[in-house]
Amino acid sequence: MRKPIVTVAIAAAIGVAACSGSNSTSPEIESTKADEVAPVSEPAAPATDAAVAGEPAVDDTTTTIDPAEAQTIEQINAYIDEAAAFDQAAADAQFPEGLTFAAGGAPGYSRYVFRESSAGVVPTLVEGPLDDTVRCQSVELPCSYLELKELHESGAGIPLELEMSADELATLVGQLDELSAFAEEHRDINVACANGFVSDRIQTANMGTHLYKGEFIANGFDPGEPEILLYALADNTVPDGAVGQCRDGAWRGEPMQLIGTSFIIPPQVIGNEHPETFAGPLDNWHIHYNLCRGASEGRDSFLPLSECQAAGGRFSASLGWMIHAWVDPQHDNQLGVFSMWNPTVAPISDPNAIFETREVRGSDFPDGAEQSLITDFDYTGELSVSVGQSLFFNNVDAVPHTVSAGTFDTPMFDQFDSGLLDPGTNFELSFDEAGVYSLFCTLHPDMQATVTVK
Ligand SMILES: [Cu+2]
Repeated sequence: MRKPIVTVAIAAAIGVAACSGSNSTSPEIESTKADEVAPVSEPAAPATDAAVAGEPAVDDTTTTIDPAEAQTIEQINAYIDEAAAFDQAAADAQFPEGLTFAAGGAPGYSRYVFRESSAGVVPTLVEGPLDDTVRCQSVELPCSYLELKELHESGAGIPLELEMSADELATLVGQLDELSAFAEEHRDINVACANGFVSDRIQTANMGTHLYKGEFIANGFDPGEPEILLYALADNTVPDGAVGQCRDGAWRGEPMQLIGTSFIIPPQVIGNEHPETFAGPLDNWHIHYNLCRGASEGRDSFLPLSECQAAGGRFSASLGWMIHAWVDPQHDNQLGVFSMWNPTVAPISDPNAIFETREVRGSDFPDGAEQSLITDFDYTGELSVSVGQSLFFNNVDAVPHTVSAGTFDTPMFDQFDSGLLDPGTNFELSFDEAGVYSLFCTLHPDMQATVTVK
């Protein structure tokens, strides 16, 4: 889903940075990863810079095309060609090949998540293709189970952001009702144990613990038979270690409360392309990779196979396609019925505060660095830094983007320019002067933002 375009209302402040120093065409902006920046050829000032004091005027009396403009067009075309040559992952379940990844992403908020492990940076999560799914997790939108149900029953207009027809909504609500009824039958965790569900013993923050029923896993998708039921400690605390387990058809452990459901379908059953299951575009399925499940410790980690086994964990190179479906009315999820995270589950949280706590960043980030995730065709985050403070742009979309100074109509590649940022790469910027700087993606003119430097 493409988020609304950030309105650019600057221009004046751009000139603030473009002065003084050794080179009149280079403003005082450092890109400390200059080797990643596509070279911008030497001649000419940026197109809008002619007014800067002391700037040598560009001689335009003998040519009909402004050389700066010609250079800009050439640069844009070079990026478009380069991006066209980029090989996306061959299937929705996979990652692009032949790239060196940097740590980054945010589970539940980005298509890819890359994490550091002792074996280097490895992919740990992929989420459904954004072209076909809508990440409906804004509190303002009616994306929770009860809100979707109410929307359907009221017959009111469906907000455009949901990209859903009335028929799809009706079918979806029917599926969720069936699922919710199944969950209701298992509100008592002892019923789940008696019916063959098995605990993974790991309760994750804002997600709960998964009880699996193995025999459902081979059956494919059925909203009346979720492979997983989600529970959490009844007292709304976060457990310190492993939670209990089912033994002899009954729960042995602290009292638990039902919180939701989840599905897992192996690619062998459903294929490598994003599952077509729930009606409408809201179901954004994901796959975990390189996960080390530490059942005895009650937590997951990201260790290579040998270290995971040495630590007594169970290594999963790839779990199947998974999705949460928050259909327990007592834990209706303002981040959406299919969100990764549920703020009503311990630690009970402000729905809007969860994103920040999930952002992954490299251990080599300078202290105090800010990060903007490039996700869902948007530069997300506050985009506000102090003079000298690093701001990392972290591309975790499926396609390349750029972080280029100026706007699509008035690029200023000389000021700063990331070059083509492939999925899983970072670009670091810092600014020597306060002001408001505009930036855009050369490949996607809708992608615009401003950085405020204090
Ligand atoms: Cu882009």
